[in-house]
Formats: sequence, structure tokens, C-alpha cells
Amino acid sequence: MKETCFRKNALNMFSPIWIVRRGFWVAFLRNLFLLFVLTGMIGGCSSKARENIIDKEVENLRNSLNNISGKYILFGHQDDLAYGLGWKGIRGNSDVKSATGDYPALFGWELGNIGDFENIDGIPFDSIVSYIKLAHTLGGVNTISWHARYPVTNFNSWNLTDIDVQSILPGGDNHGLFLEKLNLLAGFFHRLKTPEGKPIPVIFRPWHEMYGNWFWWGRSKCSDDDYIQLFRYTVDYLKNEKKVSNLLIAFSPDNRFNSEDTYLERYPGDEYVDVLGLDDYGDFRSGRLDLVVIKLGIVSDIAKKKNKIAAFTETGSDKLEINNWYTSNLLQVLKANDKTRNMAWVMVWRNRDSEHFYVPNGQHPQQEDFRLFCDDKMIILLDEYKRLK
Ligand code: BMA
Repeated sequence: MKETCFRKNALNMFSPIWIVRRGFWVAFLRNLFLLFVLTGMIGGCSSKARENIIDKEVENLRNSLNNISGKYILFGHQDDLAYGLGWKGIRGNSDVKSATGDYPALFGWELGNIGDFENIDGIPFDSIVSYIKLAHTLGGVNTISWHARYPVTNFNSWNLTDIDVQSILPGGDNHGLFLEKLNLLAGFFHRLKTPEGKPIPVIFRPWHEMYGNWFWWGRSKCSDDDYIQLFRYTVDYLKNEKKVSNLLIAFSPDNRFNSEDTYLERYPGDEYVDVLGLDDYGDFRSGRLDLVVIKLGIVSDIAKKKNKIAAFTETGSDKLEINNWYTSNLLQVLKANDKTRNMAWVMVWRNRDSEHFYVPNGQHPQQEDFRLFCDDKMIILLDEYKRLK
């Protein structure tokens, strides 16, 4: 039975109909194969090209910050376009511009309470997206901080109740809750595109001020090892899992260190960090300008060795209580030596209201001091940055 069948089929193979059919199938399969190969190649090319475009944007930002380092320092202001003293949500407004005639070169934004309609400081996330786009169109640099809620309780960053950082790390019972937050972040970063669809590069500065004990990721509630895992996991997950490719990453300690070793105690590693920062308000408050100079020097030395960008990521004098703070404190410190001059930017915090602000408004007695600071050749606002780029 088997043999007859085989013979019959074998004979049929040489019949004219079979030859025509075989020709058809051979051609069909060959074309199908070619189609797979070609679409594979085209798909491969376009995703490779996409990666290149994304990396190029980030690399351009890195290069431009590297190029100005040592010569100029960009001036930055948190939430500058969103609100200021006596106004909120007026497109194009800026307290820095009101005081000096120009926008800051760097704009800080905050993602605390991601997942809600508004961020921790009452700015709708949709608006933050459009401010970041506006800042980018204007030619400025954007940097983003994250006062993250503890994912398990959703209590704010400063609430230290029931913290167990290990439980949100991989393998921990609450890891899924942490992933939910990271997914929200990734969704936000993916929205940062130009009208042509090109990704807007931003400097992300997660888990900042980690040597103090005021945040749940700080010293009192999170071990050094857990901190490093938290940082690495955040960056790995965003970049590798969620394919967020528009980030430079900043490591941004507070002022509680006094040597290169102590600065690096929670350093997640060169492959995780692009910018080495410092957040320091306290040393100005206590009049210890010498300590600010030493700490910026440490940041600059490490950045030089590691080929990273150095930046004064947060500072300021709240309500400008220190007289002539801009020229007699900040400028003095930034001009102290070659190391302090090596900061790519300095950013002051937000102008919430008359009880919490860092940039003087029109009537403030320190307006002139702020203008003098901004007029200094080393300090760069937006127009100058665009000329230098
Ligand atoms: C702090 C204060 C808070 C604010 C937080 C996050 O330094 O300005 O009012 O909620 O930053 O932006």
C-alpha cells in the first residue's frame, strides 16, 4: 500500500501539471523568504537608525555640557516656566526673565506624585510635558528630579514610617508596586518628543540627597547596598526594559561628605551615571563658603578622573535671607578656583511664594544683586548658551 502510493506520487512529480505547480511553490517560497529577509533588514535598519537618533540627541547634550565646562556655568531655576512670585501658568512667563530679560539656560522639573493628575507642587503632568517641550524649543536644557512616594504606602518622600527598601527591590514582596512607579516614569519620559518625533534629551536626577536622613532612600532607612541596588535597578529598568533612551543620569548627593571616598559611598558605578552633582544649601546657611568650595572641588576632581560632567545640581538661599547671596556667596564660591569653575551648571530651587523662593522678583531689594550675578561673564543664561552651542 505504501509502495504503490509512493510510486504514484513519484510518477506524478514528473507530470507537466506537477512541474507547473512545483514552479509556483518554489517561486512563492523564494519570494516569501526574500520578503522576510528584506523586511527584517529594513526593520533592523530603521530601529538601528532610531537608536542612533536617540543616542545622538543625548550625546549632543553631553558634548555641549562638556564643552562649556570650565569656561562657563549655565544658570538654572526649578519650575521656572510654570509659576513664580504672584503668577501661575502664564505661558512664556519666567521670574528669571522678569529680573534679567532672559530665560535661564537650564530648567528644573519635578516628577513627585507621578500617576496623579498634578505633581507634588501642583503642576499638572501634562503641563510639565509641554513646559519641557517649550524649554527645549527655546534651546534650553531640562533636568528632572523625583521626590518619589514610598511605593508601598504612597506616603511622601519625607515620611519615614514603615520603610523597607528591600521589599521593593527585585525578589521583594512589594517589587511590583515599585515597578508600577517606574512604568509611570517611563511613560512620562517617552512623551518627551519634538513635533518631528525626535526624543528630547533630559537629565534625570533620581534618589538625590542620599547621605542625609530626610528621605526614605536616605541613610536612616536605606542601607548603602540597598541604595545602590535601587539606583541601578531604576536606571536599568528604564533604559533596558522600557527602552527610555533620552536620559543622562545625575548622581546628586547632599553636602554630607568630606572626601572623594565618602562622596562615592553610594555611587552606583560609572556605567550608571553621567553627571556628578552636589545639592548644598546648608553650608551657605551656616556661612561656611569654604566648605562649599571644598565639596565642589571634590565633585570636580572625581568628575575629571571619571570623565563625567560636574554640576551644582541644587542650591540657593530661601527667601534670599542671606544678603547679596548671589554675588557675595554663590559667585564667590563658583569663582574660587579652577575646580569650582568646572561646574556645567548651577540650579536654584523654586519660587513657590513669598515664603519660599530663590530668585528675586521685580520689587525685591536683591534684584540688583541677582542681575549683577547674571551679568557675570562666566554665568550663562539662555541667549548666551544658544550662541555658544
Ligand atoms: C522642596 C520644597 C517642597 C517641594 C519639594 C519638591 O524642597 O520646595 O515644597 O514640594 O521640594 O519639589
